[in-house]
Amino acid sequence: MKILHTGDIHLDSPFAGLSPETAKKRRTELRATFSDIITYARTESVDLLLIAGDLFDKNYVTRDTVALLRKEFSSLNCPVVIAPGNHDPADEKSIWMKKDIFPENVFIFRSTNLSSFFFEKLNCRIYGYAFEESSLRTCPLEGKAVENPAEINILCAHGDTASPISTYGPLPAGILENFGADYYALAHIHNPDNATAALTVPGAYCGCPEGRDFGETGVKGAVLVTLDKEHLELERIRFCRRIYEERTLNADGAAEQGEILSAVRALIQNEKFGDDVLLRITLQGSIAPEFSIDTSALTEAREGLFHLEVRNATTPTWNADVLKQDYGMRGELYRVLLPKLESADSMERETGSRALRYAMAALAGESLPLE
Ligand SMILES: [Mn+2]
Repeated sequence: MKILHTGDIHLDSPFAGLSPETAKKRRTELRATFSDIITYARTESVDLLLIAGDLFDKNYVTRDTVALLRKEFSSLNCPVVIAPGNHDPADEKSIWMKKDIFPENVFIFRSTNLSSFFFEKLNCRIYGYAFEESSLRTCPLEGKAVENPAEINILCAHGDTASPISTYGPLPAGILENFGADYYALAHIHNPDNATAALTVPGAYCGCPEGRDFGETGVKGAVLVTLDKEHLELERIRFCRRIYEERTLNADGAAEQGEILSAVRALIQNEKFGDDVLLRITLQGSIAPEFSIDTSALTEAREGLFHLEVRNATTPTWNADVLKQDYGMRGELYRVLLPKLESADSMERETGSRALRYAMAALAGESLPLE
C-alpha cells in the first residue's frame, strides 16, 4: 500500500519577516502547496493520507481555509487521518470538534488518549492521539503495544523524539520500540533529516512542506511511504514552491559599497539561485570603521531571487593610535575601555573588545548580532 505522510503545514502562517505583500503571497502559495499535496495523493492513487499535526498555524482558521479543506478532502477517494498537534490542538473551540465540517473520509483523533482507526480493505490500523492544548507532557504510547501484530500498524502522531522531558509530546525511543508499529508517521520537527536518521524504529518526520522562515532552510516536502508487512520504502517528495537559504560572505577589507554589491551578486550567480529562493546573506570579517555598509541598498542585487536580505555582522578594524588621539565620542569610548583592553586578564580583554565592537557599531547606527 501507498501512504502519503505529511504534517506541519501551518496554513495561515503569518510569514513574519517578509513585507506584508510578500507574506500575503506566501500564504496563498502555502495553500496552493497544500492543494498540490492533495492532487499528488489523488493522481498517485495513494491508499491513505496521514496528516500528523499542525495543519493550521493557529487554532483559529479562516473561512477560506475551511472551504479549501472541505473541497480538497472531498476530492480524495482515500481516507485522511489527522492527528492534531501543538499548533492546532483539539480543544473544545477547535474546528476538530465541530460536526459536519469534514467529509466522511476524514478521520480525526480528538483525545490525548491513544486510539485507532481500522481500515479493513487495507488490513491497516492507524493509531494516534491529539494534542488537546498547546503542550503535552506525557507520552500517550507509554506502556502500550499494538493490538494485533498481524495487521499493518501505523502510528500517526505529533510529538518530540528529541527529549524525554519535552513539553511537546515526548516520544522516547524505548516507548516507540515497545509499541511495535510498522511505520511511525511523525510531525513536529520541521527540518526532518537529523531527527529521522536518529529514529530507532521504522518511520520519519515529514518536515514542513514549505519553509516559513530562515530557521527552515532547504527543500521541503512530504514522505511517500510504500509498505506491506515485509517491506518499507520511503521517498521524500518535493512540494515547496520556495526555498529558504542562508549564506555568509567574507567582506574582509572591503572599503566601498560597490565591492560588496559585486560580491553579493557573484554569490547569487555562483549558487545559481533562482526565483524560488529566499536568501539571507550575513556579511562577516573586518572592515574599516569609517566605512558604513548600506545593507538595504544591497538588496538591489536581488533581481532573479524571490527575496534577499543582507545582515551586517562585520567588525570594524580600529587603529589604536588614531583612536587615542580622537577627541570625539569614539576616542573617549576607547580611553574608557583601555584598562580592560590592556588588562593582563584575557577575559577582561575579551569583554573590553566586545564592548568596543558593540559601542562602535551603535555609533555607526548598526546593530551586531549578540554573541
Ligand atoms: Mn509544526
